[in-house]
Amino acid sequence: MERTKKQSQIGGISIISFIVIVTISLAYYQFVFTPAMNAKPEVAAEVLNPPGSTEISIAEGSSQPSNPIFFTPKEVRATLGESNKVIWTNHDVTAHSVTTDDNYVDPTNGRFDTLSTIGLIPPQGTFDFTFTQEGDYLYHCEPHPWMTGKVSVTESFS
Ligand SMILES: [Cu+2]
Repeated sequence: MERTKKQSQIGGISIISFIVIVTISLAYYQFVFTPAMNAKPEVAAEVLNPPGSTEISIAEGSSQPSNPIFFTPKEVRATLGESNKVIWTNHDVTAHSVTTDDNYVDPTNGRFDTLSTIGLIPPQGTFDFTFTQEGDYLYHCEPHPWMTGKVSVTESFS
């Protein structure tokens, strides 16, 4: 009689312990582990929202391979925290894309590609992309692959 009671008490305690352990594990997973996994990298405010920008024009006639210029300037430099927001303005009568050559995905702002956000940039339309890491970013226009350009983003040393 005594023995049976003791056994069922032990059984009760281990079930409670099991439930407590599972609850703690789930809580850890949901409130600590998952948010840490999903957290975006910490980026300085002036990098997320720089005071200046870098302007690139899409030249009229760019849909013709014989055009003398396409993305203008073809290569630009931008500085983190100063001018790392790059703005393309389409001065052509044809729609164009700005598409990464090498599948670049910014950790904060996603894939460097109009086609994964706004699609093609319409005539007179603009597209902006804020690079949050230094690097050289090669890109092209998907419908007109002869249109190529490069954005070089460097750290600020001021
Ligand atoms: Cu194009």
